Amino acid sequence: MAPKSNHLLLKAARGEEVDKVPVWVMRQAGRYLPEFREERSKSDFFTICQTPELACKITLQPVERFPLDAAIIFSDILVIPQALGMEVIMQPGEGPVFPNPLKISDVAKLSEASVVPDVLSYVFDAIRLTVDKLSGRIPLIGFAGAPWTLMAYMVEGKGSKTFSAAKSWLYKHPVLSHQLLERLTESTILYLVGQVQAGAQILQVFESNAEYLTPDLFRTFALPYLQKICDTVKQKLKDMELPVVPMIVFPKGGHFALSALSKTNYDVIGVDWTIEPSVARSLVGPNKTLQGNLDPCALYGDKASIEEAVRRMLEGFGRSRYIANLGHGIYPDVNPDSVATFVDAVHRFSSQPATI
Ligand code: 1CP
Repeated sequence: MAPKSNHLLLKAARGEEVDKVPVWVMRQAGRYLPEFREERSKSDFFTICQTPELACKITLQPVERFPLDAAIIFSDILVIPQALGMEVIMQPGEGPVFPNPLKISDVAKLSEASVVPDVLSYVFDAIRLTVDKLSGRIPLIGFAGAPWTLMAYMVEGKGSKTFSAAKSWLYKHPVLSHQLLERLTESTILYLVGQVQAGAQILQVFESNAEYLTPDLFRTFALPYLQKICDTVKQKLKDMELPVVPMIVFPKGGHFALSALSKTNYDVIGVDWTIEPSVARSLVGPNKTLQGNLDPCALYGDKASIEEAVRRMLEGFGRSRYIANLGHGIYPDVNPDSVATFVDAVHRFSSQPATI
C-alpha cells in the first residue's frame, strides 16, 4: 500500500494542526520488552540488524503492543563505522565496543563513502519489508548517527563519561578531524537517502554526544556537518523525485545548540529532559517542531505519577508543533506497562480541548 503523508507524526513535523499529540519512544524496540530479549537470546545484535526478517520483526514488536504514532527501523548508529571498515561488537551488559579504536594513521584507511549504500543494503531491505508490513498504518522513521557522535565512538572505542580521547583529536588534529567528519557526512547522506528510497517517511539524526562539546566546538565540528546532511539529503531527494521527508535532529545535552539549529532546515528538534519546554521553545522560535522530553526515569513512577509528568510536559510544550517522546532512550529495566501509560496519557490529555 502507498505510504500515507497525513499521519499524525508527519503532520506535527510539518507544523500542521493535529487533533492529538503524536508520540513515539526512543529505543522503543529494545531490552525492556521480553519479546525483544527472547530474540536477543537467540541471535547476536548485529546479526539481527543484518537479517531483514528479524530487524522487521523487532521493529514491529512495540507497535503491536502500544498505539505508537511511528515505528523506527531496528538498527544502530554504529553500522556506518562498520561499513567504513571498522569492527564493532555488541558486548552484553556493556554496549558497543570497537576492538581496535580509530588511530590517527587509520583515517586514510577507511573505506570511501560510496561503498555505504551497498554494504548497508540489508537496512534498506529491512525498511522495505517493514513498510510493507505496516501497510500505511503509521510512518517508519529512518535514522543515522551524526558525524561527531560517530567519530566520538570510533576514536574512544566505546561509551565514555568524558569522550576525552575523541575530543583531544578536535584540539590536536583539527584538520584530520574535519577529514574524518567529512567522510562520515558523505556516508550519512548516502545512507539516509537510501533509507527514504526504501520507504522511510521521516529521518532522525542522533547527535547524542553533543553534550560533550563546548559551544565553540559544536559550531566548528558538529553544526556544519549537521547542516550539510540536512540540506544535501533534501536536495538529493528532490533531484531524485523522491518525497522530501521531514528531518529531526536530536542534539542530546546541547542546549547551546538549539538557537543555531533553529536556523537550519531541520523540521524537528529533539530535546532532553534537562531543559524546560518553555526555554526550548523560546530558543528555537515558533517555526520548528519540538520533540521530547520526559525524563526516562519518570517511567519508574506509578501510573498516577507518570500521568502527572505527562500532563506537565504537555502543558509546557502545548499541542501544536510538538511530538511527545522521552528525553533519551528508554532504560532496559522499565516495565512495559509504564510505556502503555505514557502513550495513553499523551493521546488522552492532548485530545481534551480544555486542558491544554
Ligand atoms: O527502537 C529504536 O530506537 C531503534 C533501535 C536503535 C537506535 C535508534 C538502537 C538499538 N540503537 C539506536 C541508536 C543509537 N545507538 C544511539 C543514538 C541514540 C542514543 O543516544 O541512545 C547510540 C548512541 C547508539 C550506540 C549504542 N548502541 C549504545 C550506547 C553506548 C554508550 O555507552 O554510549 C548502546 C548501549 C547500543 C546498543 C543497542 N542499540 C540498540 C539496542 C536495542 C541496543 C541494546 C543492545 C543489546 O540488545 O544488547
